Amino acid sequence: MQAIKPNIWNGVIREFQEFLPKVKDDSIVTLREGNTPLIEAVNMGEVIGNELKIFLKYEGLNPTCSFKDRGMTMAVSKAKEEGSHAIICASTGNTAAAAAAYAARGGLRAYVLIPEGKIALGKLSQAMMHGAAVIQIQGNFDEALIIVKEVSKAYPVTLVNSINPYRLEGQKTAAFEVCNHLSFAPAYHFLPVGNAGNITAYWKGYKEFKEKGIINTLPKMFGFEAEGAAPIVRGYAIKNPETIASAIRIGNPSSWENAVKARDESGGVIDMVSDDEIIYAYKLLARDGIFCEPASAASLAGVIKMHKKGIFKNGDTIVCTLTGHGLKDPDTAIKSSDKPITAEPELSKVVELLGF
Ligand code: AN7
Repeated sequence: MQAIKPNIWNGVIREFQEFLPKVKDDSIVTLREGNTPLIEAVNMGEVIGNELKIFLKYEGLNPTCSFKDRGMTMAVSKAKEEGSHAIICASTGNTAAAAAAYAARGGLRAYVLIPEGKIALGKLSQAMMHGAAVIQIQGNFDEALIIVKEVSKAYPVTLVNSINPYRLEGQKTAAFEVCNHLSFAPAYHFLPVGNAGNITAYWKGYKEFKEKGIINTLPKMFGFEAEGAAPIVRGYAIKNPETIASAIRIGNPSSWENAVKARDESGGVIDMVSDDEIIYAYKLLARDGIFCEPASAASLAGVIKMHKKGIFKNGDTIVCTLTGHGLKDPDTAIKSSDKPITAEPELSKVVELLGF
């Protein structure tokens, strides 16, 4: 008989404890987030050629189906350790979903402020199901963020937006996983940019692995905003940001300066992609078997845009972070696809429709 080979993943705090702020073991709130697959793109040759090695860090496979779980396990564990009974955030949806789930898990109350009518259905359903107090603001994310910052200053509730430093500490573990998977750092790392926390966190993670001698080189960091919500690219805050990629519909990012630093220190780029380019990449990924939400596809849209500019060399390894799962936003998926055909329950009718 073959022996069982244990393969247990303990969540990012326990797996990467030597790289993270200490947390008392009985305060750790985890859903065993992290350890997401790095999947090579195989059906994109027609668009990008076959000379590049494109790897997709599929963060949609975290417990609440986005990368936010990595930072939320840290922020909520620390809040619990510090004796806090409640957390609050503003969110375009995924932070709210993660906050709600981790608060539920840790026995804390969660308050989430979201822009009314502007968050994807899956995310709203998560926040509601996990029992968060959901407040829909008749305004945008940026306005909601100003309010939660004030509330957390005046009342006994911990802010878990990425201004909370523990969030980015947790999120940097994705960069560690990429290096551990490849055994080296990629030449390029592409990701969507909204509030700019994730690009900041990845860059921190890569630099820490280099300082410890675990990797020898650093990637160039390439961040992509949506054209209608591109404050960093344009150089000024956007009052009324608009994009189909509701997760990154953000006009005044908290980590603006750190994103610019990540870009400049790495020799990278922060650029923008249109909604059409985002949807094109979103469908291309789906045709490679990988379903991400629209904002996530901004990373691949960025690769396509840069490929057209001819910046890559043959054999370059490129990692794209796919930040959230496609099921988060079923409305956009259905709108982007051909309608199903309706048929009577009769063999001949179905065969006719199948076109055999
Ligand atoms: C799928 O949930 O800001 O640049 O409030 O959900 O680190 O902000 C979400 C952001 C990319 C941008 N992709 O990351 C929120 C929120 C997805 C996201 C981003 C978000 P940051």
